[in-house]
Amino acid sequence: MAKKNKITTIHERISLQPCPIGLQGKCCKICLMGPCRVVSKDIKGVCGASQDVIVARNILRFVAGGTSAHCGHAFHFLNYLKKKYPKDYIKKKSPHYLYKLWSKLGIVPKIHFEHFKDISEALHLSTMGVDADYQDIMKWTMKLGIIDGYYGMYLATELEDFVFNKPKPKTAELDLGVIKTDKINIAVHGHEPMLAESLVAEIKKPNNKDINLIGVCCTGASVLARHGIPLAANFVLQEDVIATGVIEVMAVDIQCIMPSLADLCECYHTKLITTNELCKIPNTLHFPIKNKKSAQEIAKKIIAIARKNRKNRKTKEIKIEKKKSKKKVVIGFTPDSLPLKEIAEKIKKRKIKGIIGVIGCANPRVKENWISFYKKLSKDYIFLTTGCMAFKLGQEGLLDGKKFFHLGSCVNNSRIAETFKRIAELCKHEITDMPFLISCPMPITEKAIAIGFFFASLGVDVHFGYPFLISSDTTIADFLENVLKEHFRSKIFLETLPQKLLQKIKKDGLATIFK
Ligand code: NFS
Repeated sequence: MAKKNKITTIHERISLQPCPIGLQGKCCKICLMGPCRVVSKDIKGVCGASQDVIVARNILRFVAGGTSAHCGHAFHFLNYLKKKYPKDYIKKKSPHYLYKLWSKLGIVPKIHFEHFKDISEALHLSTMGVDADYQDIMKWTMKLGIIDGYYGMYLATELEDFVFNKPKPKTAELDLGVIKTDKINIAVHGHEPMLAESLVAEIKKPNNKDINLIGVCCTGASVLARHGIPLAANFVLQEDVIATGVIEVMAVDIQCIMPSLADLCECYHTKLITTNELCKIPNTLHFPIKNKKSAQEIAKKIIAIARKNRKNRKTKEIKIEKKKSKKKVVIGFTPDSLPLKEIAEKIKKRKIKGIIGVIGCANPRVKENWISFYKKLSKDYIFLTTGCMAFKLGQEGLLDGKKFFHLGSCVNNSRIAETFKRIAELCKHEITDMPFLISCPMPITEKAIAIGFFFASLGVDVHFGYPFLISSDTTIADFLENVLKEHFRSKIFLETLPQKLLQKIKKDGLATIFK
């Protein structure tokens, strides 16, 4: 139906080619004398900025975007709960040796609310004609990584666990096949699960047995982990959810919501409802939630709209065969429910070779089979996973709660960081000495890159499988791979070929004292 109406989905739009210069971070769009393409180290921008400065500034601005999203998430939650910022948060949450190091380097925000100022200052220093020292710009990128980790992911996860309880391990279902033709389907999509939680509470009531609540993206991953609500799709499949023709309402909150959803909904009967005041989409209903009471009221309203809209459904069955697939998954792990002592013992006794965190988006530009790469390593390694990559592992039936552990949405990457911290403590080592790796094979968003910088600040090596504004011929790529370790004892590296990384890991292990 979408095709008939000349509405495209991501599966068609992906044929648009990305700009190879921009992809490598070599395009500067910061002032109007450009955009300047600094394709070699000999070329400077019109203002005189070198390639190193331009690439560094582009990465810093990207990470600032991601950090603002995660910090906004925590900030919205505090407002929702009418709570104040906790004091000395980073000091309380981080390992003391790292806090000492970061303080020495001057990259830990200390004053109340200073982290928002730091995001703003990162944008300031990367405007035209301010910071021309690429090493200093990269130091700021590490600072934003720390802010992203603590004032974003740690705080958001902690607040969610406080209000909605910590997830517990359980089984659930995942993939497009969880959409039911004989029920009223309501999809929740986005990242801040306040409204989604109110919907979960509503559908548990006996008069709402006709509702099938399903999740999309990280709001979906959050209610999957906490309540076992089936997860229909990750980022790439969000349009496919609508295109089944059997979704009565899709309620979206914030982040990773394709603007194309509104056009697509027009081809079907689906009502698209935006629920966060920062996210408005033309031709949709807008019901912003403010607190628990308004979330409860809006949840009831959404159910009423969905029920009324059921009669407008034109499709009797989900047409596309693959949409009927679904997989059983084990989900809902936290550092409290993972067998940490057992894992630490196995690492000490070399019974397993380490832990790999598989995180981030699932970029449709990446064609390599990273899932089979992880499968091949699963004899020797344990995997902790979140977000869209966790969905992909689930689609392949790998989320078994034995080798592959699902830890929730993207802000819940703090659970991976906390697991690393506790296992290192049990082994009486610093995080950086442990055989840990973060692998983000298919990044899309600014958030994914910010998360990478957070883990690097903890001393964990970080792998990206798609160029995030770097290419191997730049000083910045060399800095991230070779210079970063001087202070942080970690590296951020690019490897687009699973086979090459597999050989390297098989040969060297995860380069640590456990080698
Ligand atoms: Ni995180 Fe990627 Fe978006 Fe969630 Fe998916 S695209 S960085 S996993 S939904 S944030």
